[in-house]
Amino acid sequence: MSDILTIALSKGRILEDTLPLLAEAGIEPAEPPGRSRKLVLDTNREGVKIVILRATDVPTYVQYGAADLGVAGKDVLMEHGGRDLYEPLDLGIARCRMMVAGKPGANEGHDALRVATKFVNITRRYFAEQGRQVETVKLYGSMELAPLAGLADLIVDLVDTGNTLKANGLEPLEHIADISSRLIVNRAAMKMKHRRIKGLIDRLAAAVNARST
Ligand code: PRT
Ligand code: MG
Repeated sequence: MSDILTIALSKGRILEDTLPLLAEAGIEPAEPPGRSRKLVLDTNREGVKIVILRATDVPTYVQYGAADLGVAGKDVLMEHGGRDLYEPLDLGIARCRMMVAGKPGANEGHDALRVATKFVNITRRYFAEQGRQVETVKLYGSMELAPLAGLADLIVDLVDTGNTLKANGLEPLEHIADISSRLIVNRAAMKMKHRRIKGLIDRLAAAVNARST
């Protein structure tokens, strides 16, 4: 196992919210992510690197040890399954809710409902646990369109302000889970690089606590 500590971050809003926390924990990228097309960034710390990935790839990199640590949304972790990952810290950023949504009353029918989502595993699990029969349709984006276009009765999606649903004549109908971003750690790395990783977890935890108090 290499001496380098590799941290996997996802592009987009999680990256924007994570960089300030990492900075408070003493780690800053040598150049701002996105300035160049570089996907591996050096940091101010000797032997600490940051890789920038697609959000859904972060758990996979950490699971296989290609990255030692990562930051991923709980939605992505629930969908991935989170096998072989430690999840030692809730960073409290990029908060939202996983919801069932649709036109008012759309979840009340007794017939097998069709549900469009990019979270098919979460959706199947949620309805199966309740003994409700649904058909899931996998989409890769713009879930809100599905009920309008007649593709599905319901969607399962992330909701923050609720404005996106509202703008499309939909409403949140059922709450599945509260979502925020989590620090995840590879199990073998946790043993082999324990001192450095424990130090980083402690500094991040202190930065998170300083915000919530
Ligand atoms: O671009 P890509 O397909 O890779 O993914 P993405 O666009 O979903 O990534 P990005 O950068 O948006 O970050 C996604 C992660 O941020 C998720 O995995 C969540 O953990 C977290 N997060 C927090 C959110 C939201 N809040 C959120 N509101 N991800 C997405 N949304 C979307 C939601 O899907 C819906 O389209 O925002 C819309 C709803 O927002 P409101 O405020 O109108 O309710
Ligand atoms: Mg995006």
